[in-house]
Amino acid sequence: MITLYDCATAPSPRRARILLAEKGVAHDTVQVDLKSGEQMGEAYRRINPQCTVPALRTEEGLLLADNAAITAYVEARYPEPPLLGATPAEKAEIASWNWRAEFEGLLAIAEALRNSSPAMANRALPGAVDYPQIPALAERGLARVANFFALLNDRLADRDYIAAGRFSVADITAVVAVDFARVVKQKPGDQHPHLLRWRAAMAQRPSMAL
Ligand SMILES: N[C@@H](CCC(=O)N[C@@H](CS)C(=O)NCC(=O)O)C(=O)O
Repeated sequence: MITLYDCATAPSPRRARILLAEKGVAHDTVQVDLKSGEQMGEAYRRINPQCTVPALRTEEGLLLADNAAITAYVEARYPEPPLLGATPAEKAEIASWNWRAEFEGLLAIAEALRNSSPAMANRALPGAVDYPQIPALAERGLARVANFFALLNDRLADRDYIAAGRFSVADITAVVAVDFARVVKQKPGDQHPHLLRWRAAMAQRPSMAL
């Protein structure tokens, strides 16, 4: 049986949860308590030395230590439905937008949250190494989140999906980012009608409740 190392409240493992649900892959889930720092403890470090979730143990016993590995493996092992694109052009477009949703969305929110939250003092980046907060980065992160919402709204003005005219990992990453922005008190509003329409359509997919 596949095992997903998860944390119900964190955005990165949510990407893996949605991916597995969209592929219909049965799996066990182990919750890792990020609030109490379980990811930094010896037991979890032995599972994933990067001290982050998600991680996924395959049926063959291989440990996949991040979303990049999990997505590549799951798509190759369970090709249907294709979530990384079917043609070379689709694959390129989806990869580009998945990266933008990660870099301009998720990482902007992380920058804003992790450089301001007292609970994350000295934990400005995830992973095994501690880094101090830089308050100016929190401010920059908020500006980037606003730009990300505007980017998605423009992109979705004449589209139902973020990339390649089909549902893909780019939609998954973008939904997770848009929803997670609430932790820095950002939400799409009336100025983002296309983004709101797309988010409402995404809510029809059972995976998005995860
Ligand atoms: N590149 C990783 C990033 C994972 C990541 O940042 N996970 C966060 C939760 S969203 C984490 O494990 N944080 C632990 C910590 O902050 O110590 C991926 O997407 O798989």
